[in-house]
This record gives sequence, C-alpha cells and structure tokens, in this order.
Amino acid sequence: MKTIAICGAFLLAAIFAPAQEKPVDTSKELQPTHTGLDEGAAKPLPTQHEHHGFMQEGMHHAVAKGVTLDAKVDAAAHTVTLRVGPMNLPAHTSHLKMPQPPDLVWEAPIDGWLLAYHPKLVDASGNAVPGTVLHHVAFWNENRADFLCPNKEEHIFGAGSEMTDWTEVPGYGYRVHNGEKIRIETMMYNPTNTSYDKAYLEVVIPFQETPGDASAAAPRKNVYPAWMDVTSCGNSGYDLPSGKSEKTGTVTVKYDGVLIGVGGHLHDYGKQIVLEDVSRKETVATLDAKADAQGHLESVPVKLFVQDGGYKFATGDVLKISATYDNPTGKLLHNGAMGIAVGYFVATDDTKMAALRRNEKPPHDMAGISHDH
Ligand SMILES: [Cu+2]
Repeated sequence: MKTIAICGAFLLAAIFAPAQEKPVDTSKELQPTHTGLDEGAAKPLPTQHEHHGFMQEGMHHAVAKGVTLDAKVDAAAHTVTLRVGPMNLPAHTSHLKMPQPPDLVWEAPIDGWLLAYHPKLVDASGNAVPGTVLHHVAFWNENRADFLCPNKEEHIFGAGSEMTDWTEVPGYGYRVHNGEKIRIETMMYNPTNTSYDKAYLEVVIPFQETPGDASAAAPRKNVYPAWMDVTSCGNSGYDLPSGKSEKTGTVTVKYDGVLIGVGGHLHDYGKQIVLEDVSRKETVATLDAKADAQGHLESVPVKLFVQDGGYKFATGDVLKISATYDNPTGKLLHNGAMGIAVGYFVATDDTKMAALRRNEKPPHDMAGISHDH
C-alpha cells in the first residue's frame, strides 16, 4: 500500500476549500430566501429547507437571477461540458452576502459511466477566473441514496476553491442512467479585490456509454463515492474550538466490497484525517494535510489501493474517522471545520446496489452536508 500525494490528481484531494469572508453587500437582485430550485424555475417555498446538501439549517441566501445550466455533449470526444452562469461576483463579498445560483438539475443524457470531473472558472470571453471565488460545487444524484448514509443523496462530485480535479481511474466509472437527475449545488463568494462579471463554472465530464455493439470499449466497474465523515451520517460542518482538537465519528459498511482509494476533506487549520476499520483493528489510511504557514489548507494526499485490488470492507465493518485540527485564532470558529475521508467503493455484488435507486425525490428533511462557515 503506497501513499501517493498527487497534486490535483485522482479524485478527492482537498475537496472544497474553506472560506473566510469580509461581507460587503453589493448585490442587486435579492430574493427573500434560498430554496431548492430545479432548472432555474421557481417553485413554491418549502416549509423547511429542501435538499441543500451543503446548507446549514436556517441559512437564507439571496438567489442570483439569470443563472442557468447549459449542457453540451460532444459525442465524438465523449465528453459533456456543464456550464453554470453567468454569475456576477463583486469583490469582497462573503458567501452569505453573495446572491447564490439556484440548485440546477442536469438530466444525464446517456446510459454509461461518468469517468472524471474537470472543473474550471471562466469569464464570458473564456479567460480564466481564479478558483478562489468558488466556495464549493457539489453534484448529487437525486435518484440514488448514499450507500453508507442512505439518509443522504449520493454525492458524486465536489470541489471548492482549490478546484479539485477528479481524474479518471482506468477501468472504473460512476454508473449513470439516461434521465437520472443530477442536482448541482454551487456556492460562490469573492474574497479578492477584483470583481468578476459574468463568470461561469464549467465542469468537463468524460463519459463512456454502455456497449451498444461488440466493438465498443469494455464495460467499466461501477464505483460508489464513499464520504466517511467525522459527523457520521449528519451534516458535515461543525464548530472548531480554539487550539488543538480532534473529532471522531463512525459509519457502518452495509455491503461487501473494496475501497480503491481514499483522500480527505478538511478546512483551514486541519492537520490530519485518519480512517480506521475498527472491526478489523486496522488503520486504512492516515492522511496528513499540507498547509501554508498560516495553516490555510492546501491539499490532502490520496492513498490508492487499486494496485493491490482494493482495501477490503465487509458488511458490518465499523469505520472510524478522526480529524485533527489546530486552530491558532484563539476563538471558536462557528461551523468552521469538516473532516471527511472521501473514497471510491466497489461492491462485490453490484446488483445489491440497485436497491439504492430512488424514483421519487427524497423527502425535505433529508440530511446533507452543511457547508457554511
Ligand atoms: Cu467543507
């Protein structure tokens, strides 16, 4: 088993980076509340928060108007390019003050596998916009439940300011079916001195279709994103105490299979994330974060097991996740921390995973990952 720290490689390194903000509200078009919106169309306000994988309970964001989702399929290149925008991002605007794009839903146009996720930010003329202004983006499959925490939707991709690139794992892919609804949750902010007008978030997703004829590429093995969280199956954000701290949680594996790799997600001042299989009394991975001199998180390494056939999980195994932090600010940072080991799981009997399919939208009280800080 090798620990391989690759900047921006494989999936999972340092997904969505944290945010410090100085609120200056220069927004123009405010709506009273942030609600789950599909395809940009307004729906009646829910009585409580709908899905919102990353929203903290009780958060209210103004909704940015005119932000739509564009999906372009390049059949020859086998890629789809998703584009969320345009977004106006005034300088020095916190994620709370920034009018946020509504949740947008992409209907998968293929039967096959999504192989990778390549995010970037551009302006209307195609010039690069720094990733710093992305607070986070998260993709959730509304038609599937998470295999570790079925109270949540399947969270298939996430990135933040560090613009984590989830690269392809040869031979593996995320199985999608035509028409499955992938909800895209985007939160922007702008801690910089520069205002950005008409910014777009683009995510390029290479795909492989299921074989239609004998000449097609060999089928992929299905992977299931595994988010193993120190808050167990609750909301991911938690308050970060001053000084050194550790938080641990457990999740129980419900299927036999293997983990083919694991990375981690921490916020600023995060030091380490450790994943243990308590039932086997083994440490699966110890991931030491890289940070700058101020403790701002730069990356978390990724440990791959794919070359060894994967790290074996059995039904009933209890996984323990620990995150350590050292917060030098001298104060408690409200909702300032997260600790998630993020990996790809491959089931021994993939047919069992079909039970995670959902035809209906999940109930409103579905727990998600709180991501406001
Ligand atoms: Cu986070």
